[in-house]
Amino acid sequence: MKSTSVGNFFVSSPQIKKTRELEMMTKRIVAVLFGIVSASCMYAESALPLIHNVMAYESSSLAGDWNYIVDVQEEGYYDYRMNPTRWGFFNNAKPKRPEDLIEYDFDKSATMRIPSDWNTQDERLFFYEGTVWFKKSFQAVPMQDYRTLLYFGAVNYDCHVWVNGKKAGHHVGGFTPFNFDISDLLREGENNVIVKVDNKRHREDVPTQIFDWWNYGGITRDVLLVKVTPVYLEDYSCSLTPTPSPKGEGSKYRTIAFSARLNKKEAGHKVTVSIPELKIKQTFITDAEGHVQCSMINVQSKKLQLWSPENPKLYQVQISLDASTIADEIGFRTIETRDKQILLNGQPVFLKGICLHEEKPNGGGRVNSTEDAHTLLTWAKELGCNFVRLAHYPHNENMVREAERMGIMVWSEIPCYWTIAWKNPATFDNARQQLTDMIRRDHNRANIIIWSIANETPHSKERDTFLGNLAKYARTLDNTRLISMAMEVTGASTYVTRLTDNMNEYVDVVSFNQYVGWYRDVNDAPKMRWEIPYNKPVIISEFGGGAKYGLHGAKNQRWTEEFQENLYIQNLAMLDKIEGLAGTTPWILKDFRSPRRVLPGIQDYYNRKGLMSDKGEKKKAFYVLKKWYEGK
Ligand code: GCB
Repeated sequence: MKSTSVGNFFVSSPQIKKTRELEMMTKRIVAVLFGIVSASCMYAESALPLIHNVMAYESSSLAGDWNYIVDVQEEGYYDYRMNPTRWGFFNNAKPKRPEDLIEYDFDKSATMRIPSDWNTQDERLFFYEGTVWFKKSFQAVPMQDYRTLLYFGAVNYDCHVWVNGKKAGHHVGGFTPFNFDISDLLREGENNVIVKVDNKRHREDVPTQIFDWWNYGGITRDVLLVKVTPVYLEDYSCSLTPTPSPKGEGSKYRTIAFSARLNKKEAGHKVTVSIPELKIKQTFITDAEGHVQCSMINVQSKKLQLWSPENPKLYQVQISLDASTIADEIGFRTIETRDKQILLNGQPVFLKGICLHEEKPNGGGRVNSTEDAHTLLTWAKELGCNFVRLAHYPHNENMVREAERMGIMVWSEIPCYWTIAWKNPATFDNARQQLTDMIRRDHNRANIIIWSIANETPHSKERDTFLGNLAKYARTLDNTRLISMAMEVTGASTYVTRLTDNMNEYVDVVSFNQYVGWYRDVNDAPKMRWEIPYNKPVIISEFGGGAKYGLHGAKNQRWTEEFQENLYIQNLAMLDKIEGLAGTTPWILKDFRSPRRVLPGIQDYYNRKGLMSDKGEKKKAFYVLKKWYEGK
């Protein structure tokens, strides 16, 4: 990520106070301030459409120490009749006279590192689900001809944001990014951003009230002040069109489809895409909608290296809008299905995968850095994986980008998990927004091959309507990838397991979770028969069982490494008999925190189905799966 040059943009106050030169510079720049502040004082309650590839813009990070106040009864937001109060904490008020009564003070409150989850930062908050307020001060040095977006990588779950006491916006959903234009709320010199974060669970939320992972609260991903021109590239897409027929002229060329959208509906802007290594440079003019409609760029097939796990080739791509340019690294590949096969770049591929939660490699807590992503993905590669299922919500962008660089394909999912409030229109809108932002953030990542819209949802008409509409909608946003969801199996008789799910008609890949050996007897594995009556590729999106690292015993003794090892041996033999199996993502790379897993001495609030302990120690079953993948 680019760091801003101090002085021409925003930096947090401790830094700017350091040098006299900076102060001088600040004064000079402030001199131009007054001509530029827009007269408009409107501020959006809801977020603007997400800016794509935020990492390419000049930005200033607000990472660091933020003051926080734990607010169990939301005193800072409601009065004693539970009506929103205008005296709320967002005012960051200070007593002006000796007799003034103000019962909070951010500056005297403790600090916490952001980004992070509060559960692992303050031991009093380990189990806490409720409201915490955060405050950060920073210096603003506004500039001519630019706007400022306040960007959050993710905040779990519900958050309200104020800048200098004025509302910047509200956002719901714990794993997707969002941004507000705060230009009109800024002032020269010291500014503050105050965020009220609430991670209480509700039945109508996405995810719903119960789920099998830790409900880490807080500002869990990067917070950035992003410098943009008033008209900027809100989104663009650059991807390879499907494989040409092997015969004829067509095969000498491949086609890259390019499209773009501005944040404003303005015609006549010049958008240039260039890929120097491929000698591509083309300019397009936006239409009245501010769009560059999908345009085709031909490139000689022999010059184009395709992205694959063996050769995760990324091209430097520059996209210019009028006089400003941003850079991206883009890989080109195709992903399709043919009957029961998945084809990467036209060739059948077996997805050797593993599921992952977004937790630190060493112990619990949310993960956000590239280094931690690298560690987790290196373990996946050691296991022999070419694929990861990022369960059960969109993971941070560093994770996806690092996987792309390392040649690891990705399944990315929204948290429509278990029993969502299918009949509630607001729940649908929420899920749809999370799907939109997941796709908006990552649709130029070559390694993402599957968008997953759900996990283990109970069959019903309402659920089919809800998820069917989500699947159709996902295709309107992105028709270059496969759609799937982790389904549940239904038994036809004791040893015949059938997969019948109406959602079959909406997905490209039929995926299901099964737990023979854990939630049913492992000795059933050799007797099982699978009926999957669809001519589509099949992924077993979960199987596995728990073991405590270092606990040894007989193979029928639950929680021992030997039990888990045997479970894997039996399951893998069973999987080999499934017709059309195109891949698997066993549950899960490493142990992860879950409030559902309370058995003392064994679970201690960890789901122990990891092939590695929560600290990354390998269990015996790791080697069983590794060996199986070596043979695939
Ligand atoms: C599942 C869920 C996953 C759970 C897992 C388990 O089917 O999809 O989120 O953690 O089972 O351990 O039971």
